[in-house]
Amino acid sequence: MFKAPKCIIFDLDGVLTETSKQHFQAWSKLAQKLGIDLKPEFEEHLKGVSRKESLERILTFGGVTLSEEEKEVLMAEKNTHYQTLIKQFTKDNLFENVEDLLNYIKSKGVLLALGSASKNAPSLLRSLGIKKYFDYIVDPRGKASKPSPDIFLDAMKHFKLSADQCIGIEDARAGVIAIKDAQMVAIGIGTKENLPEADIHFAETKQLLPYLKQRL
Ligand code: B16
Ligand code: MG
Repeated sequence: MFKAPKCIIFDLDGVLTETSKQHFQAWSKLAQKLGIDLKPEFEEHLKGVSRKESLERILTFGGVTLSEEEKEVLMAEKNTHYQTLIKQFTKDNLFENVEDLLNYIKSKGVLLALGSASKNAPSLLRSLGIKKYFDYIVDPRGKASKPSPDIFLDAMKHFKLSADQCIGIEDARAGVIAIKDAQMVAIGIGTKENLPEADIHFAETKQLLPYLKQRL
């Protein structure tokens, strides 16, 4: 199943750091304004999906219909709130071992790409102090939201590689489905129950380093 890859494509939220609480907090506040009460379980439905798709899911859940203009205003409002919530992020917000993991992968000459759905990813990587490790950051603008494979295929094409030379790492089911649709090996950060489509599972990102040390 595992063939040494030429490129590893990392998701950001839930794999390198945790921002889903902040996304959810910002969405919950916005939903309240619309009279929609989001239960904590809803957070899971928003993981890995784009800003637009997140709003659509909330509106569908609340039975609220809005114009495209109104949606744009709300998305901008949510994003401003989200950005204030992640303003204080530093290296300390990285999951355990992440910098060692990225260093190790680079030392083996494997290309590193970021395949996040977040338009805030470049600035967040800068705050986390790990932007320098990435050879390519996929720009999610204009690409279909995960579970579409667009984001992962973009990284593959950028490096002129084939799918069997790439591995994707994701924590969200939508992201794992996107990787599999791109015909790549998918490493899931989660359980077999949460991420049934992933080829390999780890409960936490920190387990990746010892695994890759045996194989790269
Ligand atoms: P933004 P990932 C995703 O990040 C988040 O999991 C998801 O909750 C969010 O809606 C999406 O990014 C878009 O984020 O509003 O910052 O563009 O898991 O793909 O790294
Ligand atoms: Mg994620």
